[in-house]
Amino acid sequence: MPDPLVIATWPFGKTAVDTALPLIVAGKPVLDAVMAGAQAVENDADVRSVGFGSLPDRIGRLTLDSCVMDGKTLSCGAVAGLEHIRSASAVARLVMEKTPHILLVGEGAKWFALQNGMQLEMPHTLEGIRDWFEKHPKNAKKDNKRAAFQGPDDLSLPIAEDNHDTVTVLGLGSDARLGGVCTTSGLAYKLPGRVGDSPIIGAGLYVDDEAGAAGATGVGEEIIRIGGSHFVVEQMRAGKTPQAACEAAAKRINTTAARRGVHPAVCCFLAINPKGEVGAAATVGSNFTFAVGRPGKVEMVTAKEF
Ligand code: SD4
Repeated sequence: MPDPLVIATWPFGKTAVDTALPLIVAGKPVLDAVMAGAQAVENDADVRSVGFGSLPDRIGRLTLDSCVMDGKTLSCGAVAGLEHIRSASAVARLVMEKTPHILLVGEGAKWFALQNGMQLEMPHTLEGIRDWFEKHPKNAKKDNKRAAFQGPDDLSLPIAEDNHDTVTVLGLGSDARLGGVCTTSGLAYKLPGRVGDSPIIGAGLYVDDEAGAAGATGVGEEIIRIGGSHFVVEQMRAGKTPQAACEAAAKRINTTAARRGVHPAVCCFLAINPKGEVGAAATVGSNFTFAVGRPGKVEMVTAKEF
């Protein structure tokens, strides 16, 4: 029987691990535990890239992406471009449990959430609105170094230290079951309608009790391009440790960037296997930290870069 284990992305991953780990230790189903961990981050308005209080897109809309996956049955659910609902992960789980589908988007996802008793909410905070207003090209002062986007016709990816990050939570129960959830508002000031890797099963998340669980964070376009999380899980299925599997994914990001003649984007992978081994790797400059929780100990770890 493996020891319970939870890992989660970025410094705020500690909130997720602190919430999820005691639940797994208490014998709750692993998917319930990782969901609770992710929702603790979604509810934290100080986290500007997940759930309530996230940074909006270029036209001021705050849209959320999420997916969940159960490693035993490979059941999964996802939402993308969800507006006015606080917990995208809760809706993703409902999609998994109540529909024959995997991904609902936009107005349909919102309608489905309302049909299932969720509340409409205004998810913006005053800080988020102020930042959006200040960064809008029409309002940014010439010397405003914080201006992050050039307007709707600027197609560049507006990634910077303060405008992205996803919480991906992976858990292992002592019954050897794996579960995972990924939830985000995506890249701040993204083009309206842009969807990253986070709600895409196989890109932002993949979980299979027979091989392992993997998640990703960073520039979603590059993670989708290599089918990131599925790639990592398949490497583990073929015998690699979670560490070696994540390193292979980071290196694959580099080789695809080289083929396209571009500098590798910030891309980070993390994984666990049914034995309770942990791995993580990122591209150079990602500065990727994540939380690892085992009974009696939660620590922050910095991933190796490639
Ligand atoms: C996205 N992967 O929407 C997400 C953003 C993220 O660290 O995780 N940033 O592309």
